[in-house]
Amino acid sequence: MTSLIPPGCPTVLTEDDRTGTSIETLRRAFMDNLFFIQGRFPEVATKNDYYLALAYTVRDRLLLRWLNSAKTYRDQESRTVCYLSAEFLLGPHLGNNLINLGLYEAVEEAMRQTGLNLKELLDQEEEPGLGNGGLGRLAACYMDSLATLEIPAIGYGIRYEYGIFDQEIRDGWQVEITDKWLRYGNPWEIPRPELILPVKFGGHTYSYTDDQGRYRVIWEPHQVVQGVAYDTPILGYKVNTANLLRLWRAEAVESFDFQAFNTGDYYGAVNQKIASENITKVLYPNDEQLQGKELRLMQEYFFCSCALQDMIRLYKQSGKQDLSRFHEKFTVQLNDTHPAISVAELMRLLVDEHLMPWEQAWDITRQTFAYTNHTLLPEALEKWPLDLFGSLLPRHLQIIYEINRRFLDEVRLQYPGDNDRLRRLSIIDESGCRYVRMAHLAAVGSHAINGVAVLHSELLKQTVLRDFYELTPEKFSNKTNGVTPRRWMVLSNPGLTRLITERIGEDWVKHLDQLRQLEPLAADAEFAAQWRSVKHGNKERLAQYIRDRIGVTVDPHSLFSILVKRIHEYKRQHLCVLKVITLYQMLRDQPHLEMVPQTFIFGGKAAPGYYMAKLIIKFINSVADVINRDPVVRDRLRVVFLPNYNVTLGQRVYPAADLSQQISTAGYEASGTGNMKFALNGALTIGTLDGANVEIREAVGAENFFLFGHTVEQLQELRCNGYRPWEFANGHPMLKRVLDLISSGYFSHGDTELFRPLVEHLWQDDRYCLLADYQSYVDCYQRVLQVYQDQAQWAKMSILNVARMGKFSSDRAIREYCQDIWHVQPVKIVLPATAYMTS
Ligand code: GL4
Repeated sequence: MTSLIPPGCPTVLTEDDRTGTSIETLRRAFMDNLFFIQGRFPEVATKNDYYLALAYTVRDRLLLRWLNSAKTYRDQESRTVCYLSAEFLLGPHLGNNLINLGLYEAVEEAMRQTGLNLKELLDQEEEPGLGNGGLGRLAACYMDSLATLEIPAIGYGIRYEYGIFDQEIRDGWQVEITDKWLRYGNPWEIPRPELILPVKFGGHTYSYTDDQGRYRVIWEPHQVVQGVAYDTPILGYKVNTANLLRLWRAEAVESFDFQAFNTGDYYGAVNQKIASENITKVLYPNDEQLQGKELRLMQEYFFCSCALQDMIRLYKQSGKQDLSRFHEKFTVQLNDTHPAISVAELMRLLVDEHLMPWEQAWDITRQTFAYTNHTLLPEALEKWPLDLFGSLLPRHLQIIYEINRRFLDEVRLQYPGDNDRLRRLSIIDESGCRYVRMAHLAAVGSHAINGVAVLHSELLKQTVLRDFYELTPEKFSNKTNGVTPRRWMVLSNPGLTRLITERIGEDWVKHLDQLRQLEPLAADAEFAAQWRSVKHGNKERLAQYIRDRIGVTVDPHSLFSILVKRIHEYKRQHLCVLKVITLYQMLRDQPHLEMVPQTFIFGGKAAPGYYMAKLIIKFINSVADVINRDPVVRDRLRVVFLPNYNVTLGQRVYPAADLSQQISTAGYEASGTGNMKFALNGALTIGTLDGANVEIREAVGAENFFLFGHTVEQLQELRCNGYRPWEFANGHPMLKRVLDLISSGYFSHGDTELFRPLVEHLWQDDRYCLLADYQSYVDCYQRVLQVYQDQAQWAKMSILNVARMGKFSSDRAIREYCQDIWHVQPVKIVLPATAYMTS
């Protein structure tokens, strides 16, 4: 790949050739890869061959940067952030890497000269869906920002063989299809078959006193599997830093059951092998809903153990044997409680395997970890039954008991006699069937704890972690989420990127605050016209996609009102449907009513076992069916459910939105990040005071944000007084009509049973207070429609939204983590002057 000059190529190399970025070199490299890696010549090559040849061409250019990054970190013994996450929802690599390398245009041209269309090749990539939604996508944005800010970092996670399922819609219902994302190979990862680490499960422990008088515990497992590393380079934007994302795959230890083979238990041994490899087979498709399955705990422990063993290995590579400075080399962020078992695992590694005294090990452990909480939903808080936990991780249970004993002793000193508090703080939940509370383990074992938006961090201190806050308030802080402008603007919205860059230069891509320079342009009619024309182009492309994908025609001149995210009752997709039916009723009542034409676009996956969420999908599709077929409303109201919402689809949707729907019940959405992507792409928001909506509204100005709904405090009051949803329904004639219409079977071919659970739940319980917020939502929507009629005003508000979204870059979030929690500095990566890439 480097240095060898192929026949026919110029012997004098230009500066661009040093890093292999001239169009000529790119073209040559591409043809070489098609020939030598894919084994194809152009006449027989498929689109996928071309995609892979291009991917390898780009990967080579990443590797140059990656190897230099790794070498620099090693030489300088750089302090490193380790981001532990069960999910990394990366999205396709090729386009993003081209943007970050600054090679998008050059490669587009190289492909054009070869007779190919870059866009078509980009469409070939299977997206690695190794996450459920916001939490996994946040991890991916943070990896992008860490590299862009030149911070040495490693992401550790799981290489699921099957990621989040593909969603198909059949007869309006969600059907799940296995995500075989590795089917055609993955050119972005580098397997490290020589980098394998053992991970133990089950069995028992015994203790003894060694000849130096030390108390030692030996864990004799029932099963050992091995973790194999798969590395993916994560490149920063226009810097030479390429960090490491290291994902682990579980493999059977060949020799472990050798005896079973010899004694004839061939099938037993094969079963063991299958059981081992099952650990990383599939991502659990639940967002904010604990499944409590043993295999899930195995996944969590598996990747944490691999990650920590790997860190110790790296630490020792620099020649240091003694682990007393481990926390100076590494700082570890726990992305929610999924990796919380790391606290006990690091203790085990230090105490049992490296013979460190408990107190010292505990000191290091606590200085190493920090914990981010991502949800307050009780059904999402991880807890494991003691017997399940103990049978899988017997040594960790002992360690947790010991951590807990010492911790509660400290609490007892501070709060003598307060047994209730001890019970509430304990890592072990003693009520009923006993549990290990993972959030408590994470909180006790970390030096820093944060929520992901101001409101969420406050509620965290008042509710789920209240006692911990009272005990150690200094550990708590807020780190409001952010999104990377590279993927969520430069890559996905080239039109707007160009328009902005023409006016304010390109610095904003790395310093998003600079968007503020757009503020004066909000009053510039010519700029506003260009702004609207970019949005319209994006809407046309989405309309085309909708037509191709589901055969529904939508008018790009209509207001695109979009709600895309995981389906959950607290996110209240069905509240939006109630609103849609309200509009429908109005049009049916007055067929000649003048109304802004509107297109409602929904998208999102439901957890396969979440009945209500699946019913909501069916509900949306059923309502869409009736409305889209009704000639009375046809060109004024359209409803679309886009199947298989994922990162790739998000990239099409955000740039095309006029209105972003962020309508969760106040207090339930920890932050949201889709809300940021929409606003950054010029959509106005209709939303509640929930999660980061609060801060978005503050940033863009209350006058540029459509607010509705009860606040957290108001809901609390409502509930205290006994919330009676039926009173709201009976009190609003239109709302009652809408609910009755659904119950009558109007949207279900006369079937009065289909949506009964949904409607009855609203009437009787309405845990998420849809009915309480209905009126305010409908009224607010009227304001939206009014403003939309004044296109100049709408454009002005849209420009101001974008101009003031700087805070919501993941670069800002990562800077805050670096300063307040991780205490790490950037490290510049310089490519050696001798590096030449000629193909
Ligand atoms: C989530 C929150 O629900 C979401 O509001 C937040 O933006 C995201 C990232 O912090 O984390 N928590 C879980 S669990 N899944 C999420 O998407």
